Amino acid sequence: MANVVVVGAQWGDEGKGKIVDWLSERADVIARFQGGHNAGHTLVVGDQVFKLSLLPSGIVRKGKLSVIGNGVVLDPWALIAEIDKLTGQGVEITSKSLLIAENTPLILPLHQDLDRIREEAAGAAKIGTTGRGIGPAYEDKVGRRAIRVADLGDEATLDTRLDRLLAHHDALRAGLGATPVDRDALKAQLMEVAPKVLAHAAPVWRVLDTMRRRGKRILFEGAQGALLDIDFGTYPYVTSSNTVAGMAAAGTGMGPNAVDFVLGIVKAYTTRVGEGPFPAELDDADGQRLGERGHEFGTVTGRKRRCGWFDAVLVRQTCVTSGVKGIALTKLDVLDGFETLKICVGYELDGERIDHLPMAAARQARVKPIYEEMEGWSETTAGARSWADLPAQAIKYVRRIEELIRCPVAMLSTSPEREDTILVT
Ligand code: 2SA
Ligand code: MG
Repeated sequence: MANVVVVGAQWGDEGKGKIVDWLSERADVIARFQGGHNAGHTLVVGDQVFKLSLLPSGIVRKGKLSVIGNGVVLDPWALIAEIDKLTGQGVEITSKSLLIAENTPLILPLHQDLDRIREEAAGAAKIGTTGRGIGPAYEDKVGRRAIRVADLGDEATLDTRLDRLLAHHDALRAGLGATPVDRDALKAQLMEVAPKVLAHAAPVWRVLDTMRRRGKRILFEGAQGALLDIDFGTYPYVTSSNTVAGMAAAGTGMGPNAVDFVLGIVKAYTTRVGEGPFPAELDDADGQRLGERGHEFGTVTGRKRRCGWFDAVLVRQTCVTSGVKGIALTKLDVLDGFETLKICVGYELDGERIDHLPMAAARQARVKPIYEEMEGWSETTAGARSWADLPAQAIKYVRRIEELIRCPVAMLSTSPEREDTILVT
């Protein structure tokens, strides 16, 4: 397989980190194309655990090129902190091994301020963001007033950009009762980090094109999940980027034909962190058990994730919006020992059965899951490395999921360990 896009097909936290790490061994370039340091990828390599938020997962592997594409929003301080942390864990990161697109917009402290102020002001209507300033940074990108990586290389440009940006933010902050931004301090901070960021700056679209011509394999690493997509997610309870696979092209500077395969990462049940609709959510002992057995806490913020049964309606939908050709099913072992399992196979909306999640928020809030029950299995599937290791009921469950989502299982992950992976060929 040449160039693969990996995306989360639910609300994030499907276990992308492990799969991306597994695939990165077979790739030459690993590129992030959206989101920022709101992502949380946990990699287990041998006895070492790496927690990444901003850097592509390939960073922990020697000889791989890691790329941050223009579709990402980059917090320079978070970047430096993550580089330092990984360096401390023995990972070597150089200006050759990590490239950052020159046209990547920056996340600044003022974006974090705004994220926090807005969430606090919203009260019960809050989005439940990670507080990393992601939304406000994307607003400035689209509003054509962002400071981008390349701007750090020229003081006069930086001055112009700062004027434009702060005219907007100071007016906004005044309305929200916040003090104006200290322009001099911000500029000084930016000048200070500039050399460290610029050391990695590159024309990513050209580099990737060259790599592609040389037959190098590119792995596009998605963050969050397709249901958090700014267009196709449960708006407004979404993140501020396009998380669907199509973004891989625009978020790195490659055309759509650069993508050969889209792998959707799907957890064997459903979780969500943050606010918003979640039709198959459980607030009973089963939900509690999924959360405990699955260690469902946010990597970045440590927040407890909401848990529910597998929702085939949603995954069938995201497989379409991301053009998923095969899925990697993760965390099947969390279901070990349940006497009965449920799968959401449709919704009831105002007395009618529907087979998709409607776009209108009011309708989304009213859908009731329709469940199909399946017998569980008592054996453990954790660590299984072949189909033969799986109990018959577990295989049935997987096959039923494939049928319902109309997409084949390409990989099955049975523990956080990279070797505990079943390839379906
Ligand atoms: P934001 O901060 O503006 O992107 O938040 C908007 C919504 O997007 C959700 N979101 C996430 N959901 C799951 N995982 C994410 N990454 C971390 C992780 C989360 C963490 O992998 O564990 O540590 O809490 C992620 N990033 C954003 C968020 O919950 C809002 O619903
Ligand atoms: Mg995560």
